[in-house]
Amino acid sequence: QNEHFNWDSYLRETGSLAAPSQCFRQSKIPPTNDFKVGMKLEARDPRNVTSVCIATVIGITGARLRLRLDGSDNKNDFWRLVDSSDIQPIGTCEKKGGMLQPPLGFQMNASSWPMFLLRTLNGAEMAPATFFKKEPPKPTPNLLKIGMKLEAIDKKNPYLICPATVGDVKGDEVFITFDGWRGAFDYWCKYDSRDIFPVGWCGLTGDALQPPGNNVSITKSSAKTQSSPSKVTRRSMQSPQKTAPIPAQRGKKPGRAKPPGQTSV
Ligand code: MLY
Repeated sequence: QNEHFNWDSYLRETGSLAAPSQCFRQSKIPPTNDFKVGMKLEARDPRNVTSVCIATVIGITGARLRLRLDGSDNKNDFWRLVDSSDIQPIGTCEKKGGMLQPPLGFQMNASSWPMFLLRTLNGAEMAPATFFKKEPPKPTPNLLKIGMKLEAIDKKNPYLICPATVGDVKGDEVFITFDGWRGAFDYWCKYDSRDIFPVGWCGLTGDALQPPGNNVSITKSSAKTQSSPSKVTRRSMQSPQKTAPIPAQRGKKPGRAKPPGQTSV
């Protein structure tokens, strides 16, 4: 997969520590992804979390599914782990006495929803119940510490998983900062968020780990003390034969390509 980024040498060069896997609400052995493109399932509508909708698997990436709600447009795809509690087999909602809802922004007249639902499910390939894995339990307490490295979803570009650092901790909240990026993508989340993973997660699942941005700070003791970091360009992170100058401009880097239908951030 990623020949240009290697966690072991990166941790060594940055003098930092990987957050131990017990810090995360992720299974130690990532769940297997048996889903196939085209399969249908039930998913909580990310834009209207009280609704359970029909979704189609549009893509497979590591232990995650790229999902699109049936009756929605192609601009609101979302990604879920196969052990996410936001997804379930078709029939689960009805079994629990609930009703499947049209997605927010249903493209047709609301009155046509019942017929649309019948048609979308007729002859559909439904993902078998065995493909859905149980969500791992929350670890307690919050063991994440400032300076620890991890892999985190870029919430502005949620198909991307990137090298990140714990920038701050306040109780159960952790501040996720993206290595080599200037802060525009940083966010606070709960330590048990499903959007953060231990170092090595992408390597195990086969998901694509993004390389860090251009301004990686090297702090020999960043995981222990808060000494002033020195800025080092990405060039120093690479082996000598790969030291071609990296253009400073963003947005056109190889490996940062977006799937179709996504807006650039
Ligand atoms: N639209 C931006 C995406 C940047 C992603 C930053 N993440 C990896 C923290 C670009 O193309 O540069």
